[in-house]
Amino acid sequence: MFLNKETVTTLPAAVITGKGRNRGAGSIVHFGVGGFHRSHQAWAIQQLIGLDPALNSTWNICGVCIMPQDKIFVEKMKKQDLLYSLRICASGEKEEVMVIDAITELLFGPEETEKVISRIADANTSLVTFTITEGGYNIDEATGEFDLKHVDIQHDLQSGNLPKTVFGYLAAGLKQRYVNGGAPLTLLSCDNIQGNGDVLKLALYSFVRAYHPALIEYLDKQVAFPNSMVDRITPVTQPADRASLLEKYGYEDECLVVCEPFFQWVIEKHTAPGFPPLEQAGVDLVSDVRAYESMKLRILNGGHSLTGLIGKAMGYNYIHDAITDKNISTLFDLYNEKEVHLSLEALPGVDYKVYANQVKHRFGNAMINDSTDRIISGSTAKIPKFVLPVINWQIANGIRPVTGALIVAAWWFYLDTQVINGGMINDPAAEEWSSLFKTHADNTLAAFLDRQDVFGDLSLSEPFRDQVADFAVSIRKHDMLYACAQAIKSLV
Ligand code: CS2
Repeated sequence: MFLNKETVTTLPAAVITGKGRNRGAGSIVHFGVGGFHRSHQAWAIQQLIGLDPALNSTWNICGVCIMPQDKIFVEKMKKQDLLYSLRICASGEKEEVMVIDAITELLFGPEETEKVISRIADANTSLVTFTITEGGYNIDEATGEFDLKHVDIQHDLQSGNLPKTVFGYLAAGLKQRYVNGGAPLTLLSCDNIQGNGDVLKLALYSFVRAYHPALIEYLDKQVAFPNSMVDRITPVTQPADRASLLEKYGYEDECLVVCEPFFQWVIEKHTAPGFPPLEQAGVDLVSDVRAYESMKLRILNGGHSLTGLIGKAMGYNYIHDAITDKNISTLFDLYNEKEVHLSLEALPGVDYKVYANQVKHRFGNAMINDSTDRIISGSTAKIPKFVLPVINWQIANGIRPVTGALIVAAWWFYLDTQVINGGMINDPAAEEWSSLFKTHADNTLAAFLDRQDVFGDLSLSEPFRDQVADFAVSIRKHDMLYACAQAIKSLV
């Protein structure tokens, strides 16, 4: 039995379903309907609607997928009448399964371009949200600027072309919205980037200045770009997860999402009128979100990169196994206590040590079966946001970076090994890395660290380069375990 609007009424009582909701269009448009959006924002909206279905169904979500490869997913969701299950797994055997019905419309951009544009333009839409990945904002790390020369951006700037990028869709929608009367709007980024709202604003303003400068005045006056911190570990769903759903609950779901019970969403109060009352669903609305962002990006996401990259080099395929390795676990603690915490501003009411311990405990959750491969994927966009800020802070304060340099060396080792063995690099920048490493086969490390568009000013920092080189030599001459022990020794 497949999940759809008929079968959902016959599911076993253990599956939580949202009964009797209004499935009409809502006021939220969301770009990027991957697993994370479905376990995090859609779950929060589901909670909100559940509190008062008659009133809150106005917050239903219109999902938008713009990548050609999303077509299969859109078709699967449509076959299920846009319903999907979320399996929330706590450590141990406890789990909760619920059917989420907060997404009431799903558009495939390449085939429904006009619909996407009119949804953004519609005055009933008061919030547009984004999970477009860390690299999706098209910012050059060397200059901190939006890359207007990118071929897809150039394509989207030509009038008459159907958009390919989120900025093309957004600008076209905003242009029409402005013509329709210019209703206020909140644009909310839900990606793991420090100052994600500011980054979205910078990117959109750069695009709009080249596309239709008259829109800037509307953006200035009516559009808000709050920063936000998002958190819920959501691994890639495996065939075994779907098989276990069928076995335990008797139905099939091609769009199942698995996640941990932990949920956090902190949003800056700077929003336009018509923002959902998310505080009722456990979301924190604060005046300044920066310190929450740094905490989460540096401790959790940076800790993930540590565990994933170092773990993979030691032969671990899963995060929960890697984090129980004595050396990785010790280094995780030392990295936090001796390096990361010093780089963070104090956050009233938050003890970073307690937070880091909780993160470590979450990493140990075997029920979600998160892979080191998922963490390693897309490191080109992740490392500059998760790990380099700590190193930059250390270099600026005359402190020698240890663990961060080892994480960077582990990343180089991953790329180098994949190129040598002809393996696949799991990264949108895979091609660039593989041709760079092949051209500079005599010294791949120097070529790697020379990439200022990735490492920014660190690319020119001798202490940083020396430290990474030291670890790289240890890894190649001995192994990752040796390099890890070396890092631990210099931190205790
Ligand atoms: C992970 C994140 O992709 C990564 O490297 O660190 O996806 C992480 O699981 C989420 O940000 C958790 O909120």
